[in-house]
Amino acid sequence: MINNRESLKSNIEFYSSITEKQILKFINSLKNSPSILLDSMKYSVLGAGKKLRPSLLLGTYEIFEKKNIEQAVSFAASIEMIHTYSLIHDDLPVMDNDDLRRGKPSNHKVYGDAGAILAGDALLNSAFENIMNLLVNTSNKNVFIAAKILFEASGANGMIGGQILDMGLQKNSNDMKKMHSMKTGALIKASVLIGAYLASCSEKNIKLLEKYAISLGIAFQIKDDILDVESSDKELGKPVGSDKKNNKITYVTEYGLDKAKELLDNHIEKSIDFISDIDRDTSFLKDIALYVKNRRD
Ligand code: GRG
Repeated sequence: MINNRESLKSNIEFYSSITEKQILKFINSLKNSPSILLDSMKYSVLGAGKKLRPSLLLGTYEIFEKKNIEQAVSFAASIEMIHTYSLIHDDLPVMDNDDLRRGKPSNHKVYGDAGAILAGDALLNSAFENIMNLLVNTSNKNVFIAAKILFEASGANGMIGGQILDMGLQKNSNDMKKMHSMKTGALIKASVLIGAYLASCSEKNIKLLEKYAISLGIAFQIKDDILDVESSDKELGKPVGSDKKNNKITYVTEYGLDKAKELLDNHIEKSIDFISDIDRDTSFLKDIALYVKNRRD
């Protein structure tokens, strides 16, 4: 890793910082927008959040390419804006109705329901505009492929499709797995694949990375379900017990806490195994997998 970034923490801090700078630069470029909208967008997207998706994207990129990280940073900023819009909308009274997010009042508790809906919409559009700024200046096919991956993963076939399944349409564990692979898994997989395509990674390595990301996405969700019953509002930065309140089918309700923990371990191990066959230093992605397993928020 470059810039003396030896620990996982220092890498995540570095990736968070360059991603947030790009987001702020983009939001500040929206000169015609009412400041209340920009404030609402900044309130949710800056200064908090684990920045897992930008870290996966940029960490994957740097495994294969050390130069020209700027394009990858734009994608990291866009994926974080999309992720944040989804959290703002998910917290609304008509969805999960949660008052706490990233350790502070949810967006709608500060800006009202309409303000939160519009801040989410504006973050989604900003993500697209930010990528369009790259596309108009490149003929590199991999940048177009990366854009397609991002837009598909966040759309009806990915995160939004998963969210509607989560609104009372899941009846059993198969429905639950499909819902999670779309709602949570799609953006996690997209983060890794975008980093890989932008770094012109080989097809063989892309396949291994894809398998890593699918297992990691499942593990991330299992851990989320475990934290929802085992953590506290303070530690988690969002309300625990939200799944129970909303009568959600989760890995914990389906399998029980012990089995859910066993499944978490299995998926983390699997994810690490897949990338062991890559002929590069993949320690960052291995460390991220262990971080997902042990995270407290
Ligand atoms: C509203 C279209 C739309 C989609 C919402 C992601 C999502 C879809 C809803 C969030 C609900 C939820 C708790 C999902 C479980 C997994 C998840 C995505 C948790 C939040 O991601 P983190 O932990 O959040 O990476 P931070 O705040 O650290 O970025």
